[in-house]
Amino acid sequence: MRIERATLREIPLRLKEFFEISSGGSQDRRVLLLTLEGDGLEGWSECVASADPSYAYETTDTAWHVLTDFILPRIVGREVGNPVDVLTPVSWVRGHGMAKAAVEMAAWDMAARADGVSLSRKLGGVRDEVPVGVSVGLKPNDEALHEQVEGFLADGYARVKIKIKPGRDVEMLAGLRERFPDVAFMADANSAYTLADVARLKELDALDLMMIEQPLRYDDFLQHARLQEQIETPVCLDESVKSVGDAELALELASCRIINIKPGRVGGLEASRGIHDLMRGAGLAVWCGGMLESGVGRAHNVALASLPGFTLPGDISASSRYWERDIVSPEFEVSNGTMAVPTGAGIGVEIDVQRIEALTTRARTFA
Ligand code: OSB
Ligand code: MG
Repeated sequence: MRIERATLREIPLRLKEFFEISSGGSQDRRVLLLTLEGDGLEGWSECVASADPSYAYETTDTAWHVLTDFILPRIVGREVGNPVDVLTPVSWVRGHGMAKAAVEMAAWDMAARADGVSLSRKLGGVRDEVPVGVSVGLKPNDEALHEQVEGFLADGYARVKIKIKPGRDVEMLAGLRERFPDVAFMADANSAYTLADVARLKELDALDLMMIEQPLRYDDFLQHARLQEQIETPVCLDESVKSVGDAELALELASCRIINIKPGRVGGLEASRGIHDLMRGAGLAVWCGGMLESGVGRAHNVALASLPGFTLPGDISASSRYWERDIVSPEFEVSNGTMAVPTGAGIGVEIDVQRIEALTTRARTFA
């Protein structure tokens, strides 16, 4: 397929509710949407960079800069056999995996549409529905937390992830465990701890958590390995793993027993498959994380989560958990702890281009 045009747009989307994690918070998302066109086909993707560099060094503005000044001008006009090759002309660009992933993922959507198959099928997916959970932000008090968890359980999520930080951790989780004895809970610290907190983190072992996600520094492997030696709760890495090589390092050092794969964070869907294959080969579990995406990014995540090794519920929640109205139809829904994998060609959802155009605050097209 030939990439004839690329259009990058930014739209504001307001989350229904402020989402707070130990490293920051968000309510007004600045969503970057990329469209590749050629041979009468389109491919869509969403760049997962946040407005500020509190989760990763990339931001909406660095991604815009790197995409418009370096990447998009060099990939337009090229013939691409395999979506993996779309980034070949910019292999010299170091880092900026979220910006790169957006291009690779749009190329995958386009390639799946060219074959007339769903992205799930194109990637080797084996499930027509995927187990899904929900991620609950930091709440000012236990009452507010319990109320929200109760609501999400009523919505049917298969597991609930609780954001933690020093001061809102063991006692808070113990209270939840007491109130909801049988719920599948996990915790996500977004790097709020250090090895000096081992004793505190060890107290989590009594609470039957599925895992603790990214307890230590955002780029660390060694200290996570030292922590995992001392606690029983499985450690899951999120922020630290930005490539297949990082996953290899994590495996070699035994830094974790689980990896949260976000295609935008690891540089795209091919790298996501690579990490999936590596972990599966080692008999370890992976699951698909989220970055508060619109329906466009969510569609990619659902397709990825249909691969066989994604055995744990993902942070792939219903459109209505995030937005008054999503930019795709049908909106994503949850029932009985699962979400249906779209079967239409490519990402398999209809994109509300009219609304996107009406919302667009800036756009650049390369042809
Ligand atoms: O650490 O997984 C995280 C959202 C933004 C940035 C980082 C994280 C998250 C979430 C929400 O936990 C996942 C989602 O529902 O999209
Ligand atoms: Mg996380």
